Amino acid sequence: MSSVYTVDMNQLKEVPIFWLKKTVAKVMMNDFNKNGVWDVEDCRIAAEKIIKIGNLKGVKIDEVYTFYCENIPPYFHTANNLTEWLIEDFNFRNGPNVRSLFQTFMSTWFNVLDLDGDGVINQHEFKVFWDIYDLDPNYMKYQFDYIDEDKDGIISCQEFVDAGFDYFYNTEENGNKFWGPIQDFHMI
Ligand SMILES: [Ca+2]
Ligand SMILES: [Ca+2]
Ligand SMILES: [Ca+2]
Repeated sequence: MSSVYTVDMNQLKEVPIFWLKKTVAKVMMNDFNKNGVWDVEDCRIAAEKIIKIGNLKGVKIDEVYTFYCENIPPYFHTANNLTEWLIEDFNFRNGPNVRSLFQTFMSTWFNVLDLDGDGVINQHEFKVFWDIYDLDPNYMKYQFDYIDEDKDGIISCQEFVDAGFDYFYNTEENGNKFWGPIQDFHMI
């Protein structure tokens, strides 16, 4: 039986293997409707989950929907399978202005996840993030400490942006488990 998480390696020869594996993990954790790609419906489901799990109210709800449901990259609408999605995501990184857009994306996301609005992400808020995506609980503390570069017990906006940038741009293997551990998937 073919899995929706099948990757055609022939079409991904240019893509470094560690980046490929961690990006498949990212897609799998975001693929709430289990169709093999991270799509617009998954973004809406993520918004609904954070509102419910974070017990959010009022303007915070609008902030969440705006963040999750607007300015979505085109391939979230168009990719038909995981291989297509990965090629688009890899190339998107180097598109014009994408670095600065991604910077804005990460800092806006930080503000969304800073549920009490005190300017930092604490362990409780990080657990909400981990729970939204149903990430492996064995790695939650590990990843919190990984992002918390200066080891002051809280995640600053800069630390969060740095970890997101590393995950999206860096192709060398390292310990960043932003979306939990690498997952098994099918290569052809
Ligand atoms: Ca999906
Ligand atoms: Ca906070
Ligand atoms: Ca810190």
